[in-house]
Amino acid sequence: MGLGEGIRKALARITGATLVDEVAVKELVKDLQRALISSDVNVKLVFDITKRIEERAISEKPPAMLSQREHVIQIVYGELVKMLGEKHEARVGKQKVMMLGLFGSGKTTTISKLAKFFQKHGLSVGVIAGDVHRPAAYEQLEQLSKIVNCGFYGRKGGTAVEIAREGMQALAKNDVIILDTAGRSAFDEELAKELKELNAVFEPDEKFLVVSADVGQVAGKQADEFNKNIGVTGVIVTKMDGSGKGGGALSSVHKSGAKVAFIGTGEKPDALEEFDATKFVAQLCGFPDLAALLEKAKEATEEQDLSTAMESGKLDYNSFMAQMKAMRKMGPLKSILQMMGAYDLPEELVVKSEEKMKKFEAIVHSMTPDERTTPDSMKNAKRQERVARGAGVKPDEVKELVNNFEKSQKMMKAMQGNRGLMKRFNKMGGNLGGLLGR
Ligand SMILES: Nc1nc2c(ncn2[C@@H]2O[C@H](COP(=O)(O)OP(=O)(O)OP(=O)(O)O)[C@@H](O)[C@H]2O)c(=O)[nH]1
Ligand SMILES: [Mg+2]
Repeated sequence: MGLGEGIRKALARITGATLVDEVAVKELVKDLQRALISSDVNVKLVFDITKRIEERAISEKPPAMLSQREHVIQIVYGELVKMLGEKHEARVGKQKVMMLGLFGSGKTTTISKLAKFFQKHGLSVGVIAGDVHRPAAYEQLEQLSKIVNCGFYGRKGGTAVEIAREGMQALAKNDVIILDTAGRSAFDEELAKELKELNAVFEPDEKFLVVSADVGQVAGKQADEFNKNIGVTGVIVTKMDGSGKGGGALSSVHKSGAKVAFIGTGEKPDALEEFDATKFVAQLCGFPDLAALLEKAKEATEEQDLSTAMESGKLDYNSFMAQMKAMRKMGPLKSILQMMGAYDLPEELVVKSEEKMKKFEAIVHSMTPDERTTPDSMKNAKRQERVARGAGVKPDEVKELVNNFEKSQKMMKAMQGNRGLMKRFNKMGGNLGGLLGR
């Protein structure tokens, strides 16, 4: 289970609880601890933050605008952001950038990503192959420079310091010059010496330490070592896409006092994101753009009065059609419902292609008004065939709609058993919107 999934499940405890009391908060906290620890966040840190969440959730009174439930979510959200640090603004402008990091952390790959990032901001970029130890390092960087179409300097033979000096001259016309350096399996005297010399000659404005999320909380130790010896202006955490230890890597870097500037989320040159803890946590919690999402959800529910059908549990083909249309409009409604604890949403209910919707609509139109309001009648195969002919679709497609309908009916009954999930949904739609905007 990834960190995001773990956190979402923990939050679902609160959003799905009938009563937000001490017991519910304690369960939420336990789930959070599990999620954070399995993401390799330092155990002490985990206990500190979850203790604070528990204390605040139990003792603090929610502000007038927020319900107890929303208040707890907001506390969790805020504490997670604090754990990961503030946003780091990348410097955009003429500059020299030096890459630091151990073997295989992703330095060379990240150079191509940074080159692209700066190019997008209208800056020209040149890169220098300063790793003279690894045999194929030169070719790797040269090839990447061709892919992202940036300047390149490198040669076989010579020391890193010589190459850095020559590269600065050869690439002087570029706004941004990025220097690749050799990695080591661990931080040692030799590496420190080489990097210090390069630092003195190249005089970088930005020293980016590249760490892999795989190392989890060891990332903080690396940040500390490199920072003490060479100075680090920002940390880039790579492989956030494939590692389950991203939480440990990010939180430990923040704790070391260094700042996470970017995260790498894939092997391709565009898989780089500026790190913004607020956005990152919003994504982890499962609502990348909660405010906008809820606004949309609200509009859609108002228009279609989805909630009435949901709450009464009475579903017929008229309300079913209205619902499907509303859901289509909302799109990522699934994530909101999941956040509220509705995990087993039938896929059929969630998103339909435009084409499918048109067919379903035609099918419903071909039903008689009686059939629409007494949905059980549509289980009859003869009727299904007749409706299919009328709608110009295959009988299987009518059967599919009938199946979807029945699944939705079941889900709605389950929701009722869940003490009016839709009521909460509406309430959240009404005032959760302000949560992220503060
Ligand atoms: N999935 C994923 N893979 C990455 C990411 N960043 C780098 N990699 C992969 O990690 C491996 C090592 O990357 P390099 O850029 O060669 O690492 P390095 O730090 O230059 O390594 P050395 O030069 O040996 O010190 C490559 O296979 C990259 O494709 C990332 O964000 N996500
Ligand atoms: Mg390399």
